[in-house]
Amino acid sequence: MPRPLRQRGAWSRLAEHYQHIRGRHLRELFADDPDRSARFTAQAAGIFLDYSKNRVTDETVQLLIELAGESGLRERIDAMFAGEKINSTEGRAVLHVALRAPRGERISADGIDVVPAVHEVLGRMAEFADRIRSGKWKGHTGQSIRNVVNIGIGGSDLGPVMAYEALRAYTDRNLVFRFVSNIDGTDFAEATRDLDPAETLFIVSSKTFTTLETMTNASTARDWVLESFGGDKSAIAKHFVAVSTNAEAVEEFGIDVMNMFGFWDWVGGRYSMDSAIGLSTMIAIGPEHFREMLDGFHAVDEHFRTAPFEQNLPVLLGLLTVWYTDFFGAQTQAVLPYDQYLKRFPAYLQQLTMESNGKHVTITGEQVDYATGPVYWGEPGTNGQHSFYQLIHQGTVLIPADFIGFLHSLNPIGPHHDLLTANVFAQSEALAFGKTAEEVRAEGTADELVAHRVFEGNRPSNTLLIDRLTPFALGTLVALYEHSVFTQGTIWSVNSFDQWGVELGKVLAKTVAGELSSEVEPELRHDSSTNALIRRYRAARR
Ligand code: G6Q
Repeated sequence: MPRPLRQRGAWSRLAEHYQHIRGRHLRELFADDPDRSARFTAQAAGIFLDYSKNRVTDETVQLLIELAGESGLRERIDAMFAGEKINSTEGRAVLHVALRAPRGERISADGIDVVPAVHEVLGRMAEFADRIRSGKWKGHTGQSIRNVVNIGIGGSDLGPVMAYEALRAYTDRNLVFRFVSNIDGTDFAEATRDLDPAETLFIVSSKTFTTLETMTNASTARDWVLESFGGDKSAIAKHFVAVSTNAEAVEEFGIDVMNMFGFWDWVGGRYSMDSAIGLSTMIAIGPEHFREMLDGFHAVDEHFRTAPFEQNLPVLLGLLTVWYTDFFGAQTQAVLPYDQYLKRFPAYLQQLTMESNGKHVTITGEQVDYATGPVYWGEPGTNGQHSFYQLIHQGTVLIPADFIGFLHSLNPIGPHHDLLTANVFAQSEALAFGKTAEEVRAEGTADELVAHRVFEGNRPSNTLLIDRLTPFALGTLVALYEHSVFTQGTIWSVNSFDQWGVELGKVLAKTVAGELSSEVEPELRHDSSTNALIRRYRAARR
């Protein structure tokens, strides 16, 4: 076990070093070090990272790497890949890396090599996906499937939606994909209003098969299908499949377990998009492209596992986040993909990062005395530039940003891509170097406006450049952030793999739901505010 964070030698050295760095401007750091932009770069698995526009020197990076060493990062990476139960509060191994291990590789949980089982499920998924895509799978009335609706929430929704949007260019455009997650009936109603049940397949995606939102939406979907087929229950087998670890509940719902795709308790919800939870993705892009996506994940897994920390992309990104969170007091991290297909990527990352590292106690249960996981947020460029970038440029809080750009567009139309990419480079340049009062004056700005038009600069950012948004590239990008989260969680000594905060929500709403719908006036035992809100709602609905 590493020492508590504040007692690690590198932490104290970083705290002291921060006092020298905090007053230094990126303008100076670049002027004093002409080699900087070449040195502060790293690349792997097709991702090029320029981290030179960060408020760091060689010494900072060295100290952060020492901190990683003292925090036991190497040992913890090895423990994860060895299938040790590093998710100690749930007594589970953490093996999403096994989901993308090539056939023949060995990764064990409880002494059993899990890779063959992973490939067995992938094989069944591929066979099923091909039957849907080729039109061979027929619905109750003999029609082929044209609409696929994934019902799931959280980890059983965000990955599938994000991947579908990100890889839309690779999807079968004859198929319609919808995603229902919210318990708000509007979500289901709008997703299905123009669909024909005879051509619609529902994938009920739920690791536990008990989640209130998903089970409610699934049973609404079952009613919707049954109503259209005069209540004939034999229709269920043709229009529903399940992705779950809970065979009993799947069967009880009425789905044939032959039509169930399993995964394992060592796959956390937010790490599950390349398990059977990715079934909708595989149907959309086809098994070959899905395989390429897994290869992308695997390439970064191998890089993370073997590359020295100095060149290790996820380690560097994770350490920079720790640097800003704990020493500069940054509370948020912006992720700004300059690709419209990545419009759901920030939302996906919010769950990955914030559910993983939004923790206030260490893995052994002590209250932390330092900041942990920052708020991740973002929007695709250039849209954000016309709204919230103002605050990043001229506001009073420090927001480190990740710019994600591509060398080639999947839709190369006229000048669009050069203009898009020009914005990536111009924004990070402006954030880093700003514009001084002298420069503003030299532009002929009236004296009273000079202060308003000054950009302090010294706003840090990373630039990630990737060739083009392929399935492989998407895999690399997601794995990059997964392992960055792992790195951060290791430094902070938190368990990045449990989510008790989510569990609480699952339990709480059940009590209130009973009270809202109860025929007899319920005896309310909440606080006075909650009691009054419940009474007001009941009164309005009487
Ligand atoms: C993810 C979380 C959470 C989970 C959902 C759905 O890491 O545990 O977002 O994925 O609550 O859970 P089920 O898949 O069990 O329905």
